[in-house]
Amino acid sequence: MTRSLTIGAAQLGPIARGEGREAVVERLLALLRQAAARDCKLVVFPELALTTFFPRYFMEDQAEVDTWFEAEMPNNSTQVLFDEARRLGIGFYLGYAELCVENGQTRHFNTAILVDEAGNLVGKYRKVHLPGHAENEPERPFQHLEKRYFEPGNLGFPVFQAFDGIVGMCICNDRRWPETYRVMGMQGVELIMLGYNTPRYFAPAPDLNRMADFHNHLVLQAGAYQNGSWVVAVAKAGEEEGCDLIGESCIVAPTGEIVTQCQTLGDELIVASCDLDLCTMLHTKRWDFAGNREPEHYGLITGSKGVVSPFDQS
Ligand code: CDV
Repeated sequence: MTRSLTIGAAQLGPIARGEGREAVVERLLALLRQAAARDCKLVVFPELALTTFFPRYFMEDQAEVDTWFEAEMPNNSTQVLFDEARRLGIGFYLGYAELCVENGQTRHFNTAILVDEAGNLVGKYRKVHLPGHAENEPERPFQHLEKRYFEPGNLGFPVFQAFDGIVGMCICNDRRWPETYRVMGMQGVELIMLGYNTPRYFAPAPDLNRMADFHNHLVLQAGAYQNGSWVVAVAKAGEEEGCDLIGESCIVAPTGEIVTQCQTLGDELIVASCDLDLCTMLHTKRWDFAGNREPEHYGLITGSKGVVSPFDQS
């Protein structure tokens, strides 16, 4: 018997600045019900899926900033999503801005949670790689202030036994860093879920704008192939408050092939039947990861910022 898991990637179109959580949750519910009708057992929603991408706005008043965060999950606005998912027997990945108190300290994270078919919290991930800047840069057409509003995640890249497989999460910019996949790959990951909000225009390097879609798929496909894992990557897409966000949400097989991809920049569900046993085959027969990796011969040492070459040491 194969471990076949039917997964939905639930892309969202733009969310207006004034659109309330309840209205957004109605959109998530519509996608969830479509997923149920197509036999999905798991649905992946985007990064910061409950609001517009608020880091594009410069705010100095912390009370105003905190209005974009969720102090509890579920809460009054999202409880209905948890209830409906449990009723339908579907698990989900949901990205949101998390406000919490840890050891007496108030903290802000860009977070994703994974909930199973029975409505139990499987695990939480907090975004490690925060792009953008911390101060207002008025010359930009829009801001990207993730470094101002969030702290780097403090949970690492854990994997979880769920959905009959080994699953992990990351968020948006994490997907561009090989370490993200690698840390989960070394734990045998079979399914990596992620949401993203990727502006097509990146002010510091405008020459690269034309390759935004290509680079999105390049890193997803490479991460999947090199680690023998399914990757489900889900955008918030379209023109959101004057900012163009790329779409092309997709489900990538462990072979690196895109098996399905969104065709619009709006709310859209794509579905694939994902055979997790394909990962076992790649991890063992095809590549024999355990037998063929040679970490002691890589000639690298680990520094405080990750892996650095000994040739860089003075
Ligand atoms: N939300 C993101 O993390 N966006 C980044 C952009 C800023 C480059 C991304 O990697 O898509």
